[in-house]
Amino acid sequence: MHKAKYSGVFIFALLMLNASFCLALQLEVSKVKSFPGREVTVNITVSDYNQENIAGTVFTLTYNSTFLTLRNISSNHFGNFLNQWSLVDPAPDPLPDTSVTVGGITYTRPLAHAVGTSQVMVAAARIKGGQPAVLMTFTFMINDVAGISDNVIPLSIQPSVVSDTSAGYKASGEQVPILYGMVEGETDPALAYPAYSPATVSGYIDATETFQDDDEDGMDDSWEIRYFADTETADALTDFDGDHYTDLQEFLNSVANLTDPNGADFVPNVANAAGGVGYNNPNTSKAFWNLMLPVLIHQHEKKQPQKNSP
Ligand SMILES: [Ca+2]
Ligand SMILES: [Ca+2]
Ligand SMILES: [Ca+2]
Ligand SMILES: [Ca+2]
Repeated sequence: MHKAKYSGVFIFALLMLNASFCLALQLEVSKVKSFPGREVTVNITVSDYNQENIAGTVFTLTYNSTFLTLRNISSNHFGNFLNQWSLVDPAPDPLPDTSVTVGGITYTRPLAHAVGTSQVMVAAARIKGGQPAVLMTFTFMINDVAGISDNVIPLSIQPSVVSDTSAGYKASGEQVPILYGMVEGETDPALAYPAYSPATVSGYIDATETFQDDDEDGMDDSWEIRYFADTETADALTDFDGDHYTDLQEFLNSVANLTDPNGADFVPNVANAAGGVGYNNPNTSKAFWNLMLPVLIHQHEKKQPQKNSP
């Protein structure tokens, strides 16, 4: 057992908002440690509104690229957005301005388009029904926490300025609302897709607490609790998912932002591919012999009488 050496901070919450009139948009940050190399997720949620009638969204997300790197954008609300994202570029970089064909339909608009290094413009349209309040989830990697003023990493989403004349906008640029609705059966496009939220929504990641390892197994306790609901399940030598990376190794790899040979993130409750950093080859490991030795001895003992019988 060894004491963890990490210092860091805890992202405990984050919040909202200057929501506009008839509905509230919020930014919510998941509770995770924010020491460098950890991920944090930020949800855009909507309340006070019938989510089934949300048809589309266009906004620009702004963040500090010194502290944060945008790794992924996902949504259970905007299904075609997700599909297009994964087809074009599953990597952490924002989507290029390109086209992609999904289900026989070619989409030519940028869906997530980097604007400088610390902004990404996102546009998405709904194809699913019965939607959750979480419209979209952003995953950020914490790059660094040094020099963060007041432990706050600001985030905001604001209306985008669109200048795509082929889509009907002025070449000089028009600010468009963040959220659009959909009125079933309405044939006038202006009425069928009412704008709901033109307001900027701001929030922040609050980084205030240090790495904590009360059971002294080298793993951050909140990381253990996140996966096992307690700190007893995992210790420095356990391998919960049996993938031949110890739980401690998975934690260390996770903190170092390493992935396995298949590119998957290390998590202690889902098996990772063999061969990554700290992989404990079962063919040569003590665990292997602990497993195999009784079998070999048993086979040997079975053979002895046969060999010695007349
Ligand atoms: Ca611990
Ligand atoms: Ca533990
Ligand atoms: Ca493991
Ligand atoms: Ca694993």
